[in-house]
Amino acid sequence: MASLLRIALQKSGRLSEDSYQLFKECGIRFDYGTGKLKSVSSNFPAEFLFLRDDDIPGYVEDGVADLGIVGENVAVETGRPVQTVHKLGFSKCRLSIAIPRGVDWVGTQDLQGKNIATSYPNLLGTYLAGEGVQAEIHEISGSVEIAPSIGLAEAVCDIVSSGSTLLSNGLKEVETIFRSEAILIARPALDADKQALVDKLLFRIKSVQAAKNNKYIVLNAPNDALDQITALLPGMKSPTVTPLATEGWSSVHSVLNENEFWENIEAIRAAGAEGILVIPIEKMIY
Ligand code: PRT
Ligand code: ZN
Repeated sequence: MASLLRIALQKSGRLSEDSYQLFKECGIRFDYGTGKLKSVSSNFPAEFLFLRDDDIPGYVEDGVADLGIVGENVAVETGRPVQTVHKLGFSKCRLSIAIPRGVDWVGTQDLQGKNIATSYPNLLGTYLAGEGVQAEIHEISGSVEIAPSIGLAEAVCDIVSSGSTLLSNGLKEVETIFRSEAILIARPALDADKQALVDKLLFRIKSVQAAKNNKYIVLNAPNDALDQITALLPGMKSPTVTPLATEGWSSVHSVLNENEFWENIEAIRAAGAEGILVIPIEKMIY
């Protein structure tokens, strides 16, 4: 029987929509959001399982699933021996220590002997041990941010994204102990057929990510500035340069990375480029 990759995704939560979107952009179709617990793709040898995120590393370790998408925070906290295959760039957040706004903070040593509420006892324990701080860790499974106001703890260690939850609970973020994003995890030692499917999937994911991180750029350049402008636009191999109908001008086509986009655009304009068009790329195959 042909191999079928089993992929565990969060059923409903902050990872769900982006995970589904990623597979969609990879051209992999499956039913999602219908309340079903699993769904077989109609055009890729994969079956999707919809689970609570905390259970995903365990299912991947046990081989119930071959792959899974979880937050790095959950993967590390559960401590399951799974492989991180690829970082996915969404659901970015941080695990931070926060204390009541009116309390002074000098440094991590201030936590010595204190009670800290968290859903991440392992990550917090490792951090405190590394800092040589002894504190009482109170593990609670939700609403960590209310712990100081109800007298349960003097500090919290919780996931922060915009910071507004801390703010509205009268807390201030004083130390970030872990940075997280969604990751693709895999069961170690997959058989050759499944590994080939993982490689195929990874190739598509990287193409989708590369496209998101780059823009297609078309511009008009005076011929005497071509050397300077093309040096700023190396593209995938080299830019395409074609003559314009107007004497002394060329059209330059290339690809520009999002990270250096604005700096390069300014330099390109300063070199004499005109009529610059910037176009999103759907897929980028190296
Ligand atoms: O039901 P299930 O167990 O599957 O889901 P869950 O409720 O445990 O997890 P979920 O869906 O809330 O989060 C899934 C993953 O998303 C987390 O493990 C993180 O990797 C990531 N993530 C990204 C976040 C946040 N951003 C986030 N802001 N997870 C939680 N939060 C919470 C945080 O706990 C706090 O209560 O949002 C609040 C803080 O947000 P800000 O924007 O106010 O700072
Ligand atoms: Zn969860």
